Amino acid sequence: MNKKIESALNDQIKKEEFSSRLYLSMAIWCETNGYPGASSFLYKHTEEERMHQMKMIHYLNERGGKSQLFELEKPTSEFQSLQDVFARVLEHEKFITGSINNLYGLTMDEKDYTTGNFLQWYITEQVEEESLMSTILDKIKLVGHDKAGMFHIDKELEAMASATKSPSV
Ligand code: OFO
Repeated sequence: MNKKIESALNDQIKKEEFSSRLYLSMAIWCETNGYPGASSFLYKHTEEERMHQMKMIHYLNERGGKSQLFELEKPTSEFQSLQDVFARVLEHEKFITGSINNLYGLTMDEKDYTTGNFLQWYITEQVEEESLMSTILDKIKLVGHDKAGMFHIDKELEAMASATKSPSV
């Protein structure tokens, strides 16, 4: 395994682990601030990020590299509102998209087409995640401070969480 690629994959593994912890922190905030549906949705998303991390760990190890774990910074735990939570989710997903794209660019530069091919799954996943989070954020913005509307959105998020199967690697 090309050392530059190995190091970049390890950096991405760290980011996926951080994503999982960030969404866990958000799920906890939602659960303790009266948004049980949003909390279920984010707990589920925490598992998905863990799956993203595990998938990359297995790939790197199977290709002759070695996955590394790093210290992680503490994710923020204070949020202003549900809108603030999902605005930050979307912002974070955009950051991850940029990171995956850079990683893909590196695999092309280094002519590691196998890893580039592996990353295609993540590229598609990022398109879906950004679109999903952006839709949720738009709905929350539309509802504004209307309590009934917010209750409805929370129920919708609960339904989305129940409809999503637990991810497996
Ligand atoms: Fe949310 O996609 Fe991985 O980080």
